[in-house]
Amino acid sequence: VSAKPGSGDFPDALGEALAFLRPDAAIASVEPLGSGHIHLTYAVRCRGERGEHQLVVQRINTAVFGDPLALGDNLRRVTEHVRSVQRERRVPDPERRCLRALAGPGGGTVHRARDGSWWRAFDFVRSAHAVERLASPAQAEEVGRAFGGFLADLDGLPPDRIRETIPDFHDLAKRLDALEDAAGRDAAGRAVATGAELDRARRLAERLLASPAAALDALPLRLVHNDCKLNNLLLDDRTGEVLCVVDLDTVMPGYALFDFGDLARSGAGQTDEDEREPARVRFDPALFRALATGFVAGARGCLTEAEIRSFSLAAPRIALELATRFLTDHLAGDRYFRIARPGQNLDRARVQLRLAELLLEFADPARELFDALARHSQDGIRARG
Ligand code: GN1
Ligand code: MG
Repeated sequence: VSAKPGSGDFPDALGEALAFLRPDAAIASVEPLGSGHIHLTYAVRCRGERGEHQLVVQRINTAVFGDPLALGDNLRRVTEHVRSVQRERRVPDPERRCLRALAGPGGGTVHRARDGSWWRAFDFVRSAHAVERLASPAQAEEVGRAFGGFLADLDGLPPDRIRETIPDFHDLAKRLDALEDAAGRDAAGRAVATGAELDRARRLAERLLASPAAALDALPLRLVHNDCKLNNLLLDDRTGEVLCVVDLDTVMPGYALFDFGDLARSGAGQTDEDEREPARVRFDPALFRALATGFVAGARGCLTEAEIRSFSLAAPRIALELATRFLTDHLAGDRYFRIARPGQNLDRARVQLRLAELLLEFADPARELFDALARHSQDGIRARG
C-alpha cells in the first residue's frame, strides 16, 4: 500500500498491515469508526486492481487479547462455520450476513507491524448501521431472533475447536473478587468517592448469587457470543432488517444466558451506556418480552428447557457483572475500557447498577415469561417429533 499525500492521517502500522493484507491496493482515505471500547477501528477506502473497496481495519487491543494469533484462528473457524450454516439454510445476500476477514499470502488474518502492534481488516458490510436504542417491540423481536439465531448457527461447531481468548470472562464471582481487590488497592485514590456504588454492587450480588436459580453447573456449556450487546448487530440502512452479528472476538464456550442477559440489559434499558444521569435509565418490559420471545424463537429449538428458564435472572446478572467491571476499572485508573472523559467508567457503572436494580424488580414476571416459553418450546419439539 502506498499512503498517498492527502490521504489523511493514519498510523504507519495501518499502512503496513494493509500492504500485507491487500498488497494490490492503495489507501484512499482513513476515518475512525464505531463506538467499541476495546480495539481501535477505522473505515478505510482502498483503490486496487478490482476498483474501489471499503474495509474496516482494526488495531487489536493486545492488553485485552494477549494472543492475537488465537483470535485470528477463532475468527476464521467461527465465520467459516457460520457461512456454511447460512449456505445450507440458503440465507439471501450472504456477503452481508457474516464478517469476512482479509487473509494475507499465508492465509493468516492478523498482521504484526514493525512497531509491534497487531492489525486485521474486514470487508466493509455495505449500507448497514448499528443501533444504540431499540425503536419498537417489533424491532426488539427481530434483534432477539438474530442473536438467538447466532447460537443456533454455532450449535454444530464443537466448543473445543475454539480457544479461550479471555479466561473466566463471565465469571461473576471472580469479577466481584476483582472489584473488592481493586477497592482494597485503591490505585487511583477513588475508593472513598465510590463507596456507595461498591455497597450497591455487594447488595445486588447477595441477591443474585444466593438464589439457587443462579447456579450454572447444571446447564450445558456451548459456544456463545459472550458480547451480545445491541450495537454488535448490523441492520440494513434501507429496510432495517438485521443483517449481521459482529464483534466475534469473545465467541467462546459459555452459557446461553450470557447472551440473552447481555442483549436484554443493553436493549431494554433505553439509555446510553455512559449516560451521566442514572435516573434517566428506564426499563421497558414490552421490549424485554419481545427480545425474549425473539431470542428463543430465533434459536430454532437448540436451547434446552433449563437454558430457557435460566434466562429469567440473566439480565440483572450481566448488568451487575458489567457494573462490577466498569467500577473495577474506574478504581484501577481506567486501564481496560477506553474513556473519552474523566469519570466515564464510573458513570457507566452507575447506569448498569440502576439497570440491574430495575431488572431485578422484574424478576417474577420474567420467570413466568420464561417458564411459559420453555413449556412452549418443549411442545414445539414434541410436535415436530
Ligand atoms: C466491550 O468491544 P465492545 O465495546 O463491543 C467488552 C464487553 C462489554 C462491553 C460494554 C472484550 O465490548 O465485554 O460488555 O464493552 N468487551 C470485552 O459496552 O471486554
Ligand atoms: Mg462492539
